[in-house]
Amino acid sequence: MNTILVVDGMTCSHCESSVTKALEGVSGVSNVDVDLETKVVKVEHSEDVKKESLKEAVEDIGFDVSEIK
Ligand SMILES: [Cu+2]
Repeated sequence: MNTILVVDGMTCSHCESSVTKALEGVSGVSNVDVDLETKVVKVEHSEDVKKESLKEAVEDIGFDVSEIK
């Protein structure tokens, strides 16, 4: 399964790796791909992962999720 998150507040490669690590820390996530310019984060995960828990993982480290697809 794929979920697309639009994450606001990422400005540099450090932010990018923080978001990547936070999402990879969610059990069932297999791949994370961040595009800093478009703020689009593609998350590959198993079916049991709830989109809401991905959003929470990102918000827990201080970034805003403006869209979930
Ligand atoms: Cu940064």
